[in-house]
Amino acid sequence: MPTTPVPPERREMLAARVRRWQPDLRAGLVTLYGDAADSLTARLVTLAERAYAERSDELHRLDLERMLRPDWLQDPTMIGYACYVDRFAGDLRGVADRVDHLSSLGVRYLHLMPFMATRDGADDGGYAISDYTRVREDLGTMDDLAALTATFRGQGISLVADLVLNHVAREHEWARRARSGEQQYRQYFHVFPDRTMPDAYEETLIEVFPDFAPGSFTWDDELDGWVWTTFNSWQWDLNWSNPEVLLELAEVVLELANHGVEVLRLDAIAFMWKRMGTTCQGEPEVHTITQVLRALARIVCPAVAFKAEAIVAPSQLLPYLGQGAHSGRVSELAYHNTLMVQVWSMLAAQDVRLAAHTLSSLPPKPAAATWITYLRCHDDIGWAIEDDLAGAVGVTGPGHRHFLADWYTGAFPGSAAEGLTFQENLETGDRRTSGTAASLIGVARAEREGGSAPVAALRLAHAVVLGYGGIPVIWSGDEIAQPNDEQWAQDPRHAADNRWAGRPALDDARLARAADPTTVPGQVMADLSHLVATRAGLPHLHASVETQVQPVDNPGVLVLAREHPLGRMVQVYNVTGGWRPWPGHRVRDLGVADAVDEITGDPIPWGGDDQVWLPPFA
Ligand code: OTU
Repeated sequence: MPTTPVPPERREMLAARVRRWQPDLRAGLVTLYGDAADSLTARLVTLAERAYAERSDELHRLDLERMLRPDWLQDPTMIGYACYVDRFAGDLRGVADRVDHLSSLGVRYLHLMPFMATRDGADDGGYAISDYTRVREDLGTMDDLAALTATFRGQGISLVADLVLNHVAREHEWARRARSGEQQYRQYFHVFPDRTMPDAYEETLIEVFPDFAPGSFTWDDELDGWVWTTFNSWQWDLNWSNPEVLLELAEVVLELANHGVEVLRLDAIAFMWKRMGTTCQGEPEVHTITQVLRALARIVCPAVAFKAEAIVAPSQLLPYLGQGAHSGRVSELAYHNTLMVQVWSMLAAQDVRLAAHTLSSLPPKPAAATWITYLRCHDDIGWAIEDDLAGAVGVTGPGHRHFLADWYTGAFPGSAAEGLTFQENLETGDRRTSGTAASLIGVARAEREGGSAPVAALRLAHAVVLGYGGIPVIWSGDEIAQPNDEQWAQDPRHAADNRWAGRPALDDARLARAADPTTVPGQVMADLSHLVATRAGLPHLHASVETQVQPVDNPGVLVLAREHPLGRMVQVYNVTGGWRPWPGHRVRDLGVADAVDEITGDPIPWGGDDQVWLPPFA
């Protein structure tokens, strides 16, 4: 393959970056592949040089800017949005036409769900990739992708794309060649001749989709073996203990980067490394692989950030952000799943004690790392309540999980929620929940059946997500309180997977109604835009600042504080539908007796009884 030479004026920069990052690269490869590390390092550096030479001038400029502003993701003006290309705007070109809508919400980070070529039929919303070098035909081309990222760059919007690295579709060329008997490609996967190894692994594995894809291995006739399939039977787990797999995915990273993608979401990263006797989630090698890929990206495209998609217990999450040994070497972003679950828990229980205890027991993240905060995403919500944390505030883990699963499907008396039960696990009693924010919170039911919609509760929930610190990511449609997609099961490819209820296409008629602030979509949109604007003016919300959970005086009131060089910011949330007091001594202790409510612009509402009185869902 003819390679573009690195122009003389860029050689010094490349050499400096190789000197800086090659040790990280090599160290990771030694850990993973031992003796092969030197030749692998050489191959990866060659790959890096080629991609560096091919990278456009504009992207080189972006790299420079990002190196000069390494905290770009942490700025309080960062607001994220996530959507499916087709459901949001038809195709990649259509996405560019929606830029006004995005800008009106202050969006600066747009996560497009996987848009690469996938298998025919069910494709898990794009997570069953058949070709990493092509965009899915109906969505556009690689050139469209480059054009879109260029348009967005001009508007200050960074494009976020999935890097699906745990598995490929059964129809991917590697899998196809493995099926046709090529040894080299068989070794790209975990294949076993009989049930001995699968049975041994399954002793400690946790099923992800126990309902529609039970077990973690699938028999394949053509392969004449059992292949590891953590997710669906047609999603084959890649064998990362084979360095050729790493080399292949390294190319994908650099290709996406050179098409202008600025953040890579490392899908299902926890599952990438298998070790007998474990759950095969979050093994240390997962972080080492990230270190290698990131070192490579640092050489070629330092503008690119990594986001770990690890929906794991709080105690296990920090390593993904580089706690300790991997600090500054792995992902700079990770989902704050715990915060998400606790927001829903606070609203259902009208009680903040479990949230306060759980959030304060989370060890601090590295200052340079950033949370993705969100009210919900395209997936179901798993009620990740830890037993010991629940026990400490007087509830039981199983009891509270049961309550939340009941509450958010509307089964609990008094709940207006309309979520759907996802993946009931009869063995563990575990039930997850699918649905849009508006359907989960009861706005959708109220809007349909009449009565006052709990838009204030939705605003409160968004306020926590925007105020906690990190990049708040809004799931498409939630900004106009879209209800569940009632037609979700009509598409036979989705019929078994009710997560699609929570993935409605953006409703243009509703969007038009959102211009009228007296409508429900209009109120929600106005509330959210106002919160976004307020946030942008508060340097205290820089994501390097740690959120400190304050003691709970009233079980309905959550108090958070942030210490910024410019001063202290205190956040007070009433998660209940009634008025709640916040004791005067706490207000004075925090030094905010004369503070102004940044959201309303008013002085904080002192009552005559030496307490600050908070309106419902304030
Ligand atoms: C991810 O989710 C995606 O978000 C899902 O949409 C995909 O179906 C899946 O990967 C397969 O590609 O288990 O229930 O700890 O929770 O990776 C969803 C992380 C999932 C897992 C997560 C996974």
